[in-house]
Amino acid sequence: MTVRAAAVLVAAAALALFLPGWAAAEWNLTRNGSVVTYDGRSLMIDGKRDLFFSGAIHYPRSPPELWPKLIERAKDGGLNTIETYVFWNAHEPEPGKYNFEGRYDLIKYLKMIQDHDMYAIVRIGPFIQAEWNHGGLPYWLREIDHIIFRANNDAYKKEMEKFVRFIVQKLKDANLYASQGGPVILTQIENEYGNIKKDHAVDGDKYLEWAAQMALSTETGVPWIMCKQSSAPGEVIPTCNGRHCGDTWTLRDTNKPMLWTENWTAQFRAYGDQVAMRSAEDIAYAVLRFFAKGGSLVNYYMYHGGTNFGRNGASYVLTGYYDEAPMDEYGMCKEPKFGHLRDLHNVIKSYHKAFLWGEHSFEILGPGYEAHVFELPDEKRCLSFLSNNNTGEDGTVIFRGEKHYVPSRSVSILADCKNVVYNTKRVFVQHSERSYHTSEVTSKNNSWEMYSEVIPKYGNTKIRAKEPLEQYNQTKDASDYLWYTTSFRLESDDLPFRGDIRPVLQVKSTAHSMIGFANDAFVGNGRGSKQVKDFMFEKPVDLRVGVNHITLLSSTMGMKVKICRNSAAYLEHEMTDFAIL
Ligand SMILES: *[C@@H]1O[C@H](CO)[C@@H](O)[C@H](O)[C@H]1NC(C)=O
Ligand SMILES: *[C@@H]1O[C@H](CO)[C@@H](O)[C@H](O)[C@H]1NC(C)=O
Ligand SMILES: *[C@@H]1O[C@H](CO)[C@@H](O)[C@H](O)[C@H]1NC(C)=O
Ligand SMILES: *[C@@H]1O[C@H](CO)[C@@H](O)[C@H](O)[C@H]1NC(C)=O
Ligand SMILES: *[C@@H]1O[C@H](CO)[C@@H](O)[C@H](O)[C@H]1NC(C)=O
Ligand SMILES: CC(=O)N[C@H]1CO[C@H](CO)[C@@H](O)[C@@H]1O
Repeated sequence: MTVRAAAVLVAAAALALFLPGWAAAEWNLTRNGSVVTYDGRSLMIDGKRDLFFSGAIHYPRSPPELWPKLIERAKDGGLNTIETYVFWNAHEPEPGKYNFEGRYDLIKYLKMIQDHDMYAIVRIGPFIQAEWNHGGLPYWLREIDHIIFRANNDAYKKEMEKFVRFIVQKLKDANLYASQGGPVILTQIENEYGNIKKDHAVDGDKYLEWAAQMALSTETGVPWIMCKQSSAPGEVIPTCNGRHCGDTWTLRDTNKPMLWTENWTAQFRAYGDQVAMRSAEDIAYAVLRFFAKGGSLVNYYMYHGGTNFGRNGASYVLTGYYDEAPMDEYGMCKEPKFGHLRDLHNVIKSYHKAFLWGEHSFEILGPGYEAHVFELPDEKRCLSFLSNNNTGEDGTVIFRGEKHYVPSRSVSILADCKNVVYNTKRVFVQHSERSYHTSEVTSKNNSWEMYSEVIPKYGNTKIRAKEPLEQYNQTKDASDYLWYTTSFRLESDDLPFRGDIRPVLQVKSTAHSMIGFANDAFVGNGRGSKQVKDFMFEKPVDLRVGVNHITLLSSTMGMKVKICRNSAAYLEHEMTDFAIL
């Protein structure tokens, strides 16, 4: 039953925040090794259900000196789990040559998570997307004959299996799996495969089945997940990625728990994008709708985005990654997002007994109004979630004989099914603001060096072809830059241009940007954008009787991770090339 438009005053009084004593994130793994399993309610550590508040923090996107602080802060934010992808092209830049140094020291990072008594989720992929150069796939994969990425293709499966087994072994050697006393409780195989399964119509299912069996055969002692799917083969747990998993996702297999691996805290940005906003209230609302329906793990993507250093980012992606996350690019807390979510975690944790072991029931209280109840009658424990899914319409509901005011698009948590202890719209945390100051270290005492490169001419070139060659074939993704140059002779009769009419240099490019020169003079620059990738460069040039030189400096900014609208299928056919018209 619903009474509309109740007075706001009532609400304020009813919503005094009540936070019972709560211990920081708990480590329920034993150092001697724990069994990680699951039932339809949650993941289980040594047979006991548990709650998982997880934050994505990618190790290569911050300097290692910052890692301890980030992990500590995440723990202060009420998280008990850190999630990360594994970055194949960073770790294996050349076949069989591995790099786990500095920012790429995955083992050091996981040990640090362990030292902070937190769990870890490792998303191996090894295709990861992640707005990372080439979605994490090494360039050299493209040079393997007949390879089709992420398909039921022997060449791809062979390389994928080799890398997955290599990483699993590395984690085992360092005793990092929970089964060995380490922090890793889940690992992920593949990534959002649902997006492309249809593109590989016949073989998508076969590939997925193979990937699942291959993963399971590594015998890590902890479950595997596949994300953005509503079902997964065998023992593999499917998980949701999205903004509103409580509303948009249905788990088909009820023997598996509801896990949410990517709840976007904002959105990554490409050059030219507006600041991505997602309010603390909206994130909290989405998390509680998911938990109200029985979710028991949420991973904030990203909890801290960090920086796309060097050539790490995918095409057009900004260097600052998810600066709007609960911790900003520099690792500082973004309020009220950080604090509002921390309060939410603390409240649910305080009532985890009723929440994880209570009987779950559901009641519709009016149009758009719902109650989800978790009750342990023997222990007199009860926890309920009252939710108002109506946009722009606050209201009052009667629940178990009491009136409760629920603001529009919000969820209230009721302790003992009576007292409101949290509402997603009531933020008790102050806003923080970031300001910039010039620091002495970076502004004083700088020494600058300037380099100037000779604009090359045809006579200096080593690689020659009738048509411009594909850029990635040439640079092998080791550089963002490639010069293209051509020379030709004009007789005075060839020059039909007189007076104001000048010849036009026209270049069609599928790379990201270019600078044009004619006879050593700058002609102009052109670029594509994240939305419109190809571009046509057209600028008038001055040509002369005799030999003319046209030179183009083409640049890329990260290899693409998708080509079809929302799909990474056939990425191996992706090209950056030129036609000079
Ligand atoms: C871990 O193993 C050691 C040696 O086997 C044993 O002494 C200790 O009690 C075990 N600890 C736990 C928590 O099981
Ligand atoms: C985890 O361990 C702590 C303390 O060791 C205990 O209080 C808590 O109930 C445990 N949590 C679960 C879900 O078993
Ligand atoms: C190099 O580029 C051409 C297209 O320009 C393409 O057909 C070929 O497959 C590429 N080779 C590799 C190894 O990617
Ligand atoms: C909640 O509201 C959203 C947005 O209006 C809608 O898409 C969704 O279907 C609603 N969910 C339910 C269970 O009514
Ligand atoms: C300026 O540079 C010199 C020489 O590299 C160094 O010794 C000094 O500490 C620097 N001063 C500041 C303020 O960074
Ligand atoms: C699956 C999904 O909900 N994706 C959304 C993620 O957020 C971006 C930015 O708001 C949306 O454009 C996507 O549709």
